[in-house]
Amino acid sequence: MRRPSLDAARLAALAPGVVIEVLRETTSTNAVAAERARAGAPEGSVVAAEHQTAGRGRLDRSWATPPRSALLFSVVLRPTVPAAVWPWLPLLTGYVVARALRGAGYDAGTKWPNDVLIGDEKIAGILVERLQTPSGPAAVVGIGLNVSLTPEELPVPTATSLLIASGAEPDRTDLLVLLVEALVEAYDAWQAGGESARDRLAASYAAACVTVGRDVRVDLPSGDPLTGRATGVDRDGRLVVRGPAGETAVGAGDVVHVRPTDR
Ligand code: BT5
Repeated sequence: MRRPSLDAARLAALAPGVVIEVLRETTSTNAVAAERARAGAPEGSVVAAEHQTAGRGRLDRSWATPPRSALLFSVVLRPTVPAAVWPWLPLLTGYVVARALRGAGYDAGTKWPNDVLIGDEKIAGILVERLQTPSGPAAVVGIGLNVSLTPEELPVPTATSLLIASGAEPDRTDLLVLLVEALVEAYDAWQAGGESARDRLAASYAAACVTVGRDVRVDLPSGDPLTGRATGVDRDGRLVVRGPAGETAVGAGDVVHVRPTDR
């Protein structure tokens, strides 16, 4: 497989205010972007890597892809919205990535809270980390998208890649431009639009989230499982699950979409 490198020249002319640094190899783009943010990097600074040696998932899990087979990048944001709505950032990001992929012809959807799936398989993962910096609080939004991994290269059987889903290897530079521009545009509109923009995102997210309407098992941070039917997503971004004890709004946890045969 050819797996060309990202084209730094084409990435130099992105949206106004967006500056991308492309690293051949690093530990984790989220870790590097956090360092840049602490050193004063402005909103819109992006760190991308061709390979990560210590890619991070949530809860200390890892994220693994072969060199140049994926998009791995992290965006520094300095949100001015109230702290209480920051938890929408990962949901906004998953929604935007799925929408951009759908626009590019892939049958992508968001699994609550922020996994992006094609069919029932994970095509992209998102890790948003909040940090304090000398110039105020910041968020690092990290995205990993599997582009040209072959079935043998998938780190877990629940993963997929754009190559596997479509039979073709898209240009990673085009895709990175598409995703960064889509994210910046949606984030700016969400930030500037106040409460009405937040309500619109909540409605659009719930309508597009493939978890809603499914039977689910949620592994709660406490370790307890909650099973039931996902019926919606509330204004705080929580998944509403109707279980044996009524409706519960879940703010964090890992969701398994249960197929009738899994029960
Ligand atoms: C995530 O965590 O899905 C967030 C992943 C974020 C990765 C990006 S890459 C750029 C930036 N820099 C970083 O260091 N991280 C971000 P979570 O929901 O916890 O899922 C992690 C789990 O996904 C792992 O435990 C594996 O089961 C699975 N996994 C690992 N690599 C994968 C891959 N390439 N594709 C699909 N699933 C994967």
